[in-house]
Amino acid sequence: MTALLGDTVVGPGAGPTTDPGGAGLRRGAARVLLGNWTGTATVPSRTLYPHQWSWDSAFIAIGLRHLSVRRAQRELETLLGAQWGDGRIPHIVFNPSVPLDAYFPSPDFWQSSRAGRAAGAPPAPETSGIVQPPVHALAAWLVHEADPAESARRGFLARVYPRLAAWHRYLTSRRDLGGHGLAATVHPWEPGMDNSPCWETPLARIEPAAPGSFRRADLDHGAAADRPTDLDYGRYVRLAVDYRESGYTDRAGTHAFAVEDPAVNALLIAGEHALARIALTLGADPAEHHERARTLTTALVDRLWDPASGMFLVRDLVGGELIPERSVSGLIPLIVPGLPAPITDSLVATLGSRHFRTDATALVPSYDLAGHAFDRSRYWRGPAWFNTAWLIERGLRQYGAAEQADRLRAAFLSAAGASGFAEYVDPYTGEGRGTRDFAWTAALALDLSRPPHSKESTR
Ligand code: 9WN
Repeated sequence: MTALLGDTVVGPGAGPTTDPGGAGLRRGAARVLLGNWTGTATVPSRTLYPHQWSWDSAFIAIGLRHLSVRRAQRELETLLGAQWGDGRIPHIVFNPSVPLDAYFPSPDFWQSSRAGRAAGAPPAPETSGIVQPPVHALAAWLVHEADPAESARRGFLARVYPRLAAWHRYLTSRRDLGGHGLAATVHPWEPGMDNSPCWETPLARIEPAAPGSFRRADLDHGAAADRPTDLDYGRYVRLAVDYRESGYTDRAGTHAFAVEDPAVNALLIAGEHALARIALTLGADPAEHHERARTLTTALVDRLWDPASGMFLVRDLVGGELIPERSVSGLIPLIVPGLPAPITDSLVATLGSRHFRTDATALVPSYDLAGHAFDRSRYWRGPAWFNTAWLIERGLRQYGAAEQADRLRAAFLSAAGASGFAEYVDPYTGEGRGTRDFAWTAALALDLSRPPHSKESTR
């Protein structure tokens, strides 16, 4: 593999072997990451998701840095190369050599280079017009930390910093649709948790696109019982068409679907902390990032904290209310540094409560185990995902809940390996669901397979 990658590589099987999962897990994870690499980026899945996805790439880079720092840098820089003039990082960057019918919605649906021209979409590559959670600044910092000398030699941070700062400015300015400082998301695909029950009320207002007006490609590879329903797909399509027809314009009051999501905003705050470190490393003034992290944290707590649920909730900007659904998104703010102790204590208690704790696997379900819409296999309505577990593990460690973090880490590593790096698993049994050889599962397994204390100090 060293010869294949031709740069700084930790070969699979190298490193500590006393971990649960150990060398075999790392070898398997490396195999997935090599197999899903296209030459410039990594596809989440060779079958179901054959293009580059935004938050997937950030998680992938976090794992890839242990195999090849240069490849991890490339992963992020390929994505940033598709950034729009208004600062948005599109949620999909399309590979022109993949047939149009391999994934829906395809580039001819989004028409970014035409419909997004006024918003600064590049003439190429074609992209989607919506965004995904901002994990990128954190990923860039972690990639830098994996080999600071190599990063400095290649000018990695200096190249990515202006783009990452522009991305955050897009989210905190154009996407502040609620007017209280938080970034809004305008499509259920944007928070990356497409089919969450949190979207039920806001989606109910949307007239679905006619069933015959599009053809889903996901059902060619995924089980229909696991995936969103046709009715919800019709609504996703309607929202995306309306956004496209507006020229992908962001204006308060014009979006039929607009919500403030806790995970999106928590990741934005963690990203501002990462940008502050990046600025400092480059000899720039980190003050604006510290200030933005502070005001965003205040807004997150003021707008989305719900003491009665012991967690953060989604706010519907059309109806104005907090949506009374417990989703894993509301636990992810544990990654935000400096939250008041009563809040972090409540979050840890909620994680251990009947709403989120499954003794059999110790994984974190995507939705309330006791909730009315819980479904152990349907997309984001119950199954446990590995990226959310990675974030929560990080948050638990940050707040000194080492025992819970260790338990989650062990559960993560054993389910990732046993499931063949599944996209998600049944939270009660750990049985793999969705596609296999899923890139972020492999990447984050590689990252977590390293002992917690040998890792970077940016928690
Ligand atoms: C739509 C690629 C993406 C993830 C999302 C996940 C799923 C797409 C889909 O796959 O979304 O973007 O077709 O369902 O929900 O989090 O980024 O892995």
